[in-house]
Amino acid sequence: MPIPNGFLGEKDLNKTEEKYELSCLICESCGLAQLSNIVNPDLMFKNYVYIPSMSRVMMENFNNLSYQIYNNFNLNQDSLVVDIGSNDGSLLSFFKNYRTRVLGIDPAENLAKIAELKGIPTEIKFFDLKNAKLIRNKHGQADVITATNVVAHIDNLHDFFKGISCLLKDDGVLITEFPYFVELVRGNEFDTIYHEHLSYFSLKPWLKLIKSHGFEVLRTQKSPIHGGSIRIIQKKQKEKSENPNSKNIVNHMAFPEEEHNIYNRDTLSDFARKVGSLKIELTTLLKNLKRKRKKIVGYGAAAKGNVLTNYFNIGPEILDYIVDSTPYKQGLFTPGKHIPIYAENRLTIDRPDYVLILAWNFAEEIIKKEMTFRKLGGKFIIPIPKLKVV
Ligand code: DWN
Repeated sequence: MPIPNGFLGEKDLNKTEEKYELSCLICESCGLAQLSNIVNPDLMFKNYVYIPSMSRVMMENFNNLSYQIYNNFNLNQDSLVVDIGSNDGSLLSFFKNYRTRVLGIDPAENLAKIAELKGIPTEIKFFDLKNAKLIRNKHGQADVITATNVVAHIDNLHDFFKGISCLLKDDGVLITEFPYFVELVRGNEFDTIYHEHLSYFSLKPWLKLIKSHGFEVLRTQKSPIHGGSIRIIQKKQKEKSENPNSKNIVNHMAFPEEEHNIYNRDTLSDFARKVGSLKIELTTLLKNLKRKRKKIVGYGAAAKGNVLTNYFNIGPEILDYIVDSTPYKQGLFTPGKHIPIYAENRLTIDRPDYVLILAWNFAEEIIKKEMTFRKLGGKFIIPIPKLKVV
């Protein structure tokens, strides 16, 4: 499988394309689902084309998160909010509205420049203990550290947490948000398994990890974002023993992983079987439509879409092109299958018969946005969690 955001320019199409093993294992003692093979993060994150600001739903999620944090933790203009994996500064731009001090940390030089233009100072670094010390000396400790859709990308989680402990004030809070492994299995979301995501967390391994670094849970909440995520608010444990309130929260937390038995081999084999059935169902549908000379395109040049098209062997012989609102992806070709990517307005010009929504996690937002296409008789194919044509 090529790296999921390894989009190619026309001049690269004939060059050899690196492909890497993509196998997801599960630890039978702590329950952490994880990749067997680690691709060099410099290859994947130094120049990054994914930005969250292309989705209104995503930005609303960030707005809600910033509002919740600002009001629950009495921040003021002296407070420092640090966002790890700050990307183009989308989340921190909401904190700027509250006039708190903000700092982004992200290895992508191209995105840091955009964040700086928005007035979001950004340290262009991977986050680890060494860099946490440098950042602490330069900016001081943080009242709040956010890490949304980034903990899954971290190889050395222990060094990451040592960095958090160093950079976060003793009475500060760490807010993490990541796709929830239970939803991945239940929602057949196999295409969110890719080289950028080294870990697929459920509560059991997450709580074991944070406890081993002296953190305790303040609150957890589920979010529908990215196919079903979980937001966890945690803080440094003050006393040696866990705060009874936090213990109480954990004891009363629902552990859907146990309820849905996701560590059980049969559950995971059934998940793999369902992915196999989806491959047959979707490719049969698409081939039948092509036989009827229907024009089919993709919507959302998402990393997950590149996994699906490569794993299901869906190329330009099926999808004429993919439309995407991200300027950095337009004009490029998808990794592996080399499907061309155009701006969204191509839909109204070209008027294909079917749109395969590869960014299925935003299907509702996309369908609402493309009502004209629908009114003119166009149909949407949504592959996940269940294949449907609307
Ligand atoms: O963890 C990660 C998640 C959070 O985002 C990263 N490692 C990589 C990335 O994964 P992804 O590319 O699968 O994310 P999305 O947000 O599901 O990608 C959606 C794609 O669809 C983007 O390229 C933007 C595009 N889009 C669009 O063109 N028009 C999205 C919407 C909502 C639209 O209206």
